[in-house]
Amino acid sequence: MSKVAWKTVKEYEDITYQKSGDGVARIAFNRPEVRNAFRPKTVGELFEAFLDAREDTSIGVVLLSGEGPSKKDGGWAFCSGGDQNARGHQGYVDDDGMPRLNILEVQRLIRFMPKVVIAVVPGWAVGGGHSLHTVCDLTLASKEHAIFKQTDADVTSFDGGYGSAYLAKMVGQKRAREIFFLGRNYSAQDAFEMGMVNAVIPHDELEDTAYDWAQEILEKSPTSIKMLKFAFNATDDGMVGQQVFAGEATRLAYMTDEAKEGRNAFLEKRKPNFKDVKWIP
Ligand code: S0N
Repeated sequence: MSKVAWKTVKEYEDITYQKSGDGVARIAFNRPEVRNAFRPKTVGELFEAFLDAREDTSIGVVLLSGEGPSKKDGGWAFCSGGDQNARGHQGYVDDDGMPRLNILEVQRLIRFMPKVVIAVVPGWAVGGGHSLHTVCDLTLASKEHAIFKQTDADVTSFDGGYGSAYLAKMVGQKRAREIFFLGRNYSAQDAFEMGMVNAVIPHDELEDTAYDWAQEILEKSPTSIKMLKFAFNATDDGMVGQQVFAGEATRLAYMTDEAKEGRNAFLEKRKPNFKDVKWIP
């Protein structure tokens, strides 16, 4: 039983979406019978929930988890990647018959949202599910049930972006290639020792611990956390990373008297007077 009185934000079919009321959002896959595999509907719901969490100024940390256990066999999962039943010749086929690859849009939302996203891994993190934990800012894993595994090369898919290249930055090239080329199972402890998990937590304490980590983060300066996240990202995100970081720097510049003078001068149709602004070294 969770110590948090989570409140449901909206009822979905494939995910649960809750808020704590004190700064934390919790989004969880809710298809435990297929190890929380995602189909296009799941991804659409995920995108909507993440967007809501991003826009909600009271939210500073988002937990991404998987509901469970499976009623069929008691198995736990974070996410087992793309639902192979929904996979057509050109992507994962939606109810409207359109083949989609939109999980990458969710990855980008996680990556670029100015809030901390914690992967809370209660069981299997496999394929596209492994990639999702990789792209999250932090990962907490169940000591007893978490298993990390990359099956992309078994089912002819390949996450050539954050799922692999960014993973290699995290665990090193040799380890990342091993994870993808051999597709072995790794325990929470293995994953911790490799550097892709922040902490291994007894299963019964996992969710509450994730909430506690979120509360610790929420005590920090939101501007610092946001700028640090974008600074960590920038070195791997090329011009887009620079753009995101610089956008936030522009926002900080807008808050200065200097910026007010620039705006006011334009609106008053006069030359700006920046003479009083100090060239601070
Ligand atoms: C997760 C595994 C290892 C669990 O094994 P376990 O515990 O033995 O359970 P099972 O009996 O195998 O599974 C229980 C039931 O769940 C079903 N199921 C499990 N995973 C899936 C799945 N991914 N899709 C559909 N069904 C799934 C099982 O069939 C079983 O059902 P029943 O009881 O009816 O038999 C093991 O299950 C496993 O290996 N699963 C498959 C993992 C996998 O290969 N996932 C896909 C990997 N690829 C991706 O995720 C695509 C990535 C991606 O999305 C992407 C990447 C880059 C660019 C674009 C994209 C994009 O497509 O958007």
